[in-house]
Amino acid sequence: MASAILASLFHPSEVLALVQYKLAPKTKYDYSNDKSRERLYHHLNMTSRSFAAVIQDLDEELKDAICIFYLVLRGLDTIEDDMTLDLDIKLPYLKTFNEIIYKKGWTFTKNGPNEKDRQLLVEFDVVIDAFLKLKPAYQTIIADITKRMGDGMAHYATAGICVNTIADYDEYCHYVAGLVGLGLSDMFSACGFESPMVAKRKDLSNSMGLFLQKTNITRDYLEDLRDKRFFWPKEIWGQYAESMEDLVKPENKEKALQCLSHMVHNAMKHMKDVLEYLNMIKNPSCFKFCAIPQVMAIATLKMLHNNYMIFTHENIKIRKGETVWLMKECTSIDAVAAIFRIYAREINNKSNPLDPHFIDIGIACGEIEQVAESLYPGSTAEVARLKAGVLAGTSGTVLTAAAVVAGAVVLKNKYA
Ligand code: IN0
Repeated sequence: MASAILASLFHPSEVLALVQYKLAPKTKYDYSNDKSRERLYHHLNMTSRSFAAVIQDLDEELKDAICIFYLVLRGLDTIEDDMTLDLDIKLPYLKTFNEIIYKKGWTFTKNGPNEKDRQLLVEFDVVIDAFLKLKPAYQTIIADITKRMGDGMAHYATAGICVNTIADYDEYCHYVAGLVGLGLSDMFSACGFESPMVAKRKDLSNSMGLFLQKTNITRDYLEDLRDKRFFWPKEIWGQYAESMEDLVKPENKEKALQCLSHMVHNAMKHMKDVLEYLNMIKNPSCFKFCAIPQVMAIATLKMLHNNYMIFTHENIKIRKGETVWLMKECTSIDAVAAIFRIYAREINNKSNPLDPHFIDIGIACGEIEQVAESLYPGSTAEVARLKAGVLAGTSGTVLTAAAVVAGAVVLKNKYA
């Protein structure tokens, strides 16, 4: 906490958000009267940290279904991700995971010891028990998406995870993330919270996933390279280097940054769709659930843009204070459109005029600004409000805020 506040010291609205976050009750939800549900949510909290809270804030009708969907996909992903598993072992699991989720008692212990979510699969019977208790309509949606995703993953695992063209890149991201959007939209419409149109607009649901996944793939360059996974499409990196590994060489720094801005621009193309999708979502808990990962993605893109660190450091992340601030602020389409506008401007400001994508990125940023201004006119006032919050701090208020936090944390620890 102290280091998070220190990192946000020049962003007073983040300091405030961090304090509020820290002082909020930790155990908002109590599952102690239902042991199997307690285990289920234990696994959710183990796998996704901050996102677990967002899932738990969903309305009761959808909460378990989406929690289980999330854990099923996380399980599938843990099999896909594990480069210590031989292909002949991996492929059948990927292709039949949609049947496995109906098998009471099934667990999986073949993951390598370093796999992050290994324990989820070791105790996967917990997820299956909960899945079997879901309404059949939700079971069908989860199983259908799991089937299509598993087949897509098997296809790319066989190809030795080599993404050649930009069309392949879009297809791979469709399998691992776009389909998640389709499944969630089906659930939102099936439960009656949202209009049938949400499930119908598969193009927009797909873009929701693609924007998140492309941001992750761009950020994880070094980590994936270490594990010999190449998700950046050759059609892009091939314009700047002989091989993916060559991009990290110091003598190729300029080319590497150009390649990076190509990747950033490619991801930014989905932002208009994301706003259009979010504009359809009327249930407040569904809205937050959908909007939070998207605003985190644009904040991440801003951090990545023109940042050579992605070729030298693994695990670069946005500040905790920024995350908490974003989570707090994205409560309406106007606020989200305003956040997109603010970050698009910052991305544009980070561009290098000598970069070949300077103009393209400028146009993409301008489009966000235009779309938001005309379709979400309330976002203009939100931009002003958010900026006022961000800029409100003189060093005096920053220090006062920090002192208040320190005092509050001390008091809380004393009386907790
Ligand atoms: C998600 C998505 C997600 C949430 C809401 C709406 C969506 C619509 C379309 C596609 C995906 C949507 O959000 C999570 C966010 C997440 O897990 N954040 C992690 C960050 C991290 O680094 O792991 C956290 O700890 O906070 C997401 O990234 N994915 C996901 C998976 C399942 C479901 Cl049900 C929803 C993963 C992915 C690959 C991007 C789809």
